[in-house]
Amino acid sequence: MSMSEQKHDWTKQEILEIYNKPLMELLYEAATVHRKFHDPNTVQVSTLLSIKTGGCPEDCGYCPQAARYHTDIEGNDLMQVSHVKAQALRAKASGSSRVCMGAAWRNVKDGPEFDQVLEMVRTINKLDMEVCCTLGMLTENQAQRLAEAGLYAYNHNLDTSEDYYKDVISTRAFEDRLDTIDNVRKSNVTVCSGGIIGMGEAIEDRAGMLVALATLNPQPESVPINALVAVEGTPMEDMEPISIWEMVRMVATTRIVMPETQVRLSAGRTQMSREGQAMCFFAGANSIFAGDKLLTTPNPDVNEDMEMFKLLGLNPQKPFTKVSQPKTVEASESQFKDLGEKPKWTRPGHSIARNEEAKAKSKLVE
Ligand code: SAM
Ligand code: DTB
Ligand code: SF4
Repeated sequence: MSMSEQKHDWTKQEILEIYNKPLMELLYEAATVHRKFHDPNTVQVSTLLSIKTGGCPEDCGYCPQAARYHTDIEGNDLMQVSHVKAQALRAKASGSSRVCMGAAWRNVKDGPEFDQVLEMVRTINKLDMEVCCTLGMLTENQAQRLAEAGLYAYNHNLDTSEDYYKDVISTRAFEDRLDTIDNVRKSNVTVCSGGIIGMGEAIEDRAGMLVALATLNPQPESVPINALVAVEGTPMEDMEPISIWEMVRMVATTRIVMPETQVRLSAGRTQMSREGQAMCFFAGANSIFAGDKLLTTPNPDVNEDMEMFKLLGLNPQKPFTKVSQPKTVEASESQFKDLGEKPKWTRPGHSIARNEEAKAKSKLVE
C-alpha cells in the first residue's frame, strides 16, 4: 500500500463538506476514488462467527451481548476449535474469503481461552482464508501472539466520535480504544476499525469519527460501517432506523477520506433494498458480511446475497488480495481514461501472495 496516497490531516470541517455535498456530486467523487484504488466489480464476502456469545461486563448501549441488558440472545461458552473449523469451511464453500471471530469480552485475558483462540486462528489460516478477530481490548504482547498465529486483521471499532462516545459507553474510554488499535498496529496484524450510525448521534459525530480514523497513520486497512440494529432490551431499542441516504453518504465519505481501505457495509443490511445496497457499492463499499446471522442478529440469506451479486455483476473477492497489491494489472485505457491514472488492484484470479508475503510487502512500501 502506498502511503503517499493517504491524507492524514483531515479536519471535521473538510469531512462535513464532503458528507453534505449534493448527492450526485458526492457519489461521482466517491466512485471515482473507488475506481482508482479498487476493482469496482469486486466485493469481499466475509463471515462472522460468534465464538463466545453474551454475558459481557461492558455497557455499550447498542449491544445485545451486554450482561446488564435483558435481551433475548442465547449466551454460550467459548466455541470448540473443531466447530470453528467446520463453520469456516462452510463459509468458504459459500464464497467467503474472510472469517471474523467475535467474543463478548471486555478484553483478552492470557490463559487457556486465549490459547484456544490462537488455535482457532492457526486453523483458519491454514484454510487459506483471511482471519480476523474482535475480542475487546488487547495488549501489545497479545497482539504479537495473534500475529504469530497468523491473524490477518483485528477489529476494534471506535464506534462513534470522541464527543458522543460518553453517551454510548461508560465502562471504557475512547482513549482505551485508540490504545488497542495502537497495539495492533505495532504487530504485523492489519487494523479494522469503524463504527455505527443511527445511535442518535449528530452528523458532526459521524464526521468526528471519520477524522479519528482517517488521521491514523497509516489509516486502517478496513473500516466497517454499521447501521444500528436496534435490539429489544438494549437502551437503544427505540432508535429510529436511519435512512439509506445516510448510509450512502457515510460510505461515500469514508471512501473519499480513506481511499485505500476496505469499506465494509456491515450491520443493518436486512433493512436495505438491493437498490440501496447497490448505491453503497457504487459509493465505495467493497465488503459485506454474509450468512443468516451477524454475531447475534439477523442478516440477509446467503442465496439472496449471491442473487444480488449476479444481478449487479459483482464478483466475490479472493483472500489476501487487498492489503498490498503485489502484482498490478494494466487496465484497458478506455475503461479508465477519465481518471488520469491506471487502477492498482490485482487481477481477479491472478496468483496472489499469501498472508505473510502480502503483509511483508505492505510494510516494505510504507
Ligand atoms: N467485545 C468486542 C468489542 O466490543 O470490541 C467485540 C465484539 S463487538 C459485538 C464488535 C462491534 O460490533 C462493536 O464495536 C459494534 O461496533 C458492533 N455492534 C455491536 N452491536 C451492534 C448493533 N446492535 N448494531 C450495530 N453494530 C453493532
Ligand atoms: C463490525 O463492525 N460489525 C460486525 C463486526 N464488526 C464484528 C458486528 C456487527 C454486530 C451486529 C450485532 C449483532 O449481531 O450482535
Ligand atoms: Fe461487550 Fe463488545 Fe458488546 Fe461492548 S460491544 S457490550 S464490549 S460484546
